[in-house]
Amino acid sequence: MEKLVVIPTYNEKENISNILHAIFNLGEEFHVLVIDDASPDGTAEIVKELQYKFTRQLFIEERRGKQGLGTAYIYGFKWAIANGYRYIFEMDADFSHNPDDLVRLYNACKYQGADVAVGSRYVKGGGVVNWPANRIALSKGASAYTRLITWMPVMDPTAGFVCYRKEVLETINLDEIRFTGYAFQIEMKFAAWKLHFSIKEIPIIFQDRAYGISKMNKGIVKEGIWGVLKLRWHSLFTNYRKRVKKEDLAMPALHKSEMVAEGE
Ligand SMILES: Nc1nc2c(ncn2[C@@H]2O[C@H](COP(=O)(O)OP(=O)(O)OP(=O)(O)O)[C@@H](O)[C@H]2O)c(=O)[nH]1
Ligand SMILES: [Mg+2]
Repeated sequence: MEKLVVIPTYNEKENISNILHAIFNLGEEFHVLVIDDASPDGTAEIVKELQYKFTRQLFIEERRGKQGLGTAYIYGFKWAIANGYRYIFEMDADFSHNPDDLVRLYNACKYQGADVAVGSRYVKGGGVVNWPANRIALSKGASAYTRLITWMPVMDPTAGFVCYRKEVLETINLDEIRFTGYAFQIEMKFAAWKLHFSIKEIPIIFQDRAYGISKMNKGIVKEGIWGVLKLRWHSLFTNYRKRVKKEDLAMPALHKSEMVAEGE
């Protein structure tokens, strides 16, 4: 159980089959978990049909209705941990993220010391293709705003193409991450940074979706603006690190020292 790509879907019938084939054709053993929120267009049925072809690699979890990208990922992360995956990826279904780059993100975590590898549009070598000027402005504005408020040294904090080492997702208390849109992406990186994990940005070329419709809306932007302020507030005046760190329930401190003593 090495690599799991979590793909949240809502009405992606034009993309889902192609993106799954592209991932399974990479020649590396990637598994995929689709989290579908009862897409009315039948996305889940397409995935279930493909499970006959990709029996060992393809999984789907269906939720009752559209609950947002953030909660879909949290659900997927918990599933990944429960199933023992070591490298867990976030990726969109709409081909904005090039499946070939999964391997580069993986290599950054596996061989180059990153705990979190972020597919980044705003570092040297990265970029955006086909996006309308207003979307580029919004995305770059969000990045600049996030850095200004939080001082987090990440050039593309809203990026949704990410590889995490499992230790990162095991350490973060996922129940404390409650944002669902842009703010979710920002908080995952913020939490990893505050918990002293190393974040490496890997340049990627991001493309606008060719098929299907965007789920971007004003609510997501609003949540982002307030969310970043909230994060900063909590990290200044409350113990954000403590809140977002999972308590080590499985192995309390006393138990650990007992084990050391036994080993001596
Ligand atoms: N399960 C689930 N998936 C979602 C939800 N909202 C969006 N998605 C999926 O999340 C991914 C990103 O959504 P997009 O609509 O592409 O959002 P975006 O990339 O910020 O916006 P565009 O750049 O305009 O495409 C896609 O795979 C969507 O199908 C949701 O509420 N639930
Ligand atoms: Mg998209």
